[in-house]
Amino acid sequence: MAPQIKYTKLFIDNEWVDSVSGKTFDTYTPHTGEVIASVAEGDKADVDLAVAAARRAFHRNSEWRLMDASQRGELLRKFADLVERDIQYITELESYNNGMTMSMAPKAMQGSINYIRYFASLADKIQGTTIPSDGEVFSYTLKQPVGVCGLILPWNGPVPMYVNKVCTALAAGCTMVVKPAEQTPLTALYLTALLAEAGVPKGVVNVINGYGETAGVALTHHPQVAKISFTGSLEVGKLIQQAAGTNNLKRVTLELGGKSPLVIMDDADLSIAVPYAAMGVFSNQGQMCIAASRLFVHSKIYDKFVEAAIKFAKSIKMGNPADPTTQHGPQIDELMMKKVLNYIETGKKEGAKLVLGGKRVGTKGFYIEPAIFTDVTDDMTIAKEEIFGPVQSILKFDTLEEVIDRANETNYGLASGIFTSDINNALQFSKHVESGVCWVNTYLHFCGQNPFGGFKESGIGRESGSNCVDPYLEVKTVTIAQPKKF
Ligand code: TXE
Repeated sequence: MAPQIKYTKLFIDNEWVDSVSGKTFDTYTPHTGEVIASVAEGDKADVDLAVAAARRAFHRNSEWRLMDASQRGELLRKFADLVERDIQYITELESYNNGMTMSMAPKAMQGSINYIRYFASLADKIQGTTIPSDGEVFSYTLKQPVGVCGLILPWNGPVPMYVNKVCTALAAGCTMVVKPAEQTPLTALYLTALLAEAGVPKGVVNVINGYGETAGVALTHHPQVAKISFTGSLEVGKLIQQAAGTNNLKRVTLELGGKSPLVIMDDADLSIAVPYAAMGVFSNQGQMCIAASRLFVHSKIYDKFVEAAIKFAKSIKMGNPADPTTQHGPQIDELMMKKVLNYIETGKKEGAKLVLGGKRVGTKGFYIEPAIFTDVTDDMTIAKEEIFGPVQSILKFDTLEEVIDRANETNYGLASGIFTSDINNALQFSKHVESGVCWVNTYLHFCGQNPFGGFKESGIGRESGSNCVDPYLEVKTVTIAQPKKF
């Protein structure tokens, strides 16, 4: 049975409200493409109201600013408990609106709870330093929340993305306006209701559903928004950086796309390398910024690997994401499905060999069979551009030195991986590969303690990890005259 949809409005000052214009937009389930709810559509007028509420909540005398840091941590722990209480419902809602399979979503939701608890633990560990300054003075630093943050979310992992940004900003003591992706507003709204239930003071977390070109732009150009944290496309990331430069020099954290290389050495244990490589690119239907979308396989084991990869991919069960045995669900929407199918056509035209799948399945919903291309070369479009779909492109290499250079031949630098039984290969590769994350003999391993983010055009800044609150803080140096040092 489809999960009941409880929240569809905007959330400003802890109230559920319609948009100023009264407009709504439809949200769909990618399983069938059918409308499942109409959601209030915010734009500039609503963003202005939400920013004003967040500004009030950030006033020096507000409940939020006067709250002890340990209480902020306590609030986040309460939030984690509420998410845990409702985990079954949230998992089903995420799967319904986003198409994430019910074999994957429970792990993603449990992972999100772990992240919330990790961020909660950081709230009262934000500390400045005392400084041995020159002269007759005493100096120390204060780390203070940057102000109102605009948090712009993508659709490929609505709950994990919300948790990452909102809970880090809360741990830091900021107030915020969240803009969920237009494709997937529902879990963000539900999580916000849980934050209110946990006791977040009014105005601290506001949510404006809406489109990027309207609500998103209003947020990124707002003179009273001090920081933007964005996950999404490279193109929009660049626009956000420009917007920050042309108005109030907002602090910007960007988590953008990738074209991540995964290297399989000839000494790799194929019994683990094959499934990890497959799940590294097919999980969530390939809609992952860290997708292992360039798979480099050593020439000595290339044919054997390809055979095993095809066998593995054939075993992946496609179907309704609500069925817990389904491993492969639909793409998010028709636009993305067509984009992926176009890339598959381009791959064929440019001479790559499609050895498995790659066709649309059915006429309802947005399903694409997992696809495998062999004989892929570095110059092909499918080896250069982010596909964001279930397409495994297998390239051949001969030496570690060669593959490191080829792996780095991209403007992206988010994730990478290597499977090998030789520690020296792992050390060499992990040292020289240009990526923010490097996995050795594993892939897609995530936890709150580990920093995450990209080199080069994959982004700016890091999320999670013990320093993740820093981008939400300003450092203030206080210097006090102390005529008589002691
Ligand atoms: O992203 P957009 P889309 C990549 C992936 C995908 C491509 C396009 O390659 O194929 O991006 O996806 C908001 N000002 N990733 O079109 O447009 C928008 O409303 C402010 C990688 O969905 O970047 C949504 O909330 N905001 C990725 C969010 O930005 C704007 C996740 C993302 O949408 C805006 C998703 C604007 N001008 C896509 N325009 C990852 N890094 O994981 C749009 N938005």
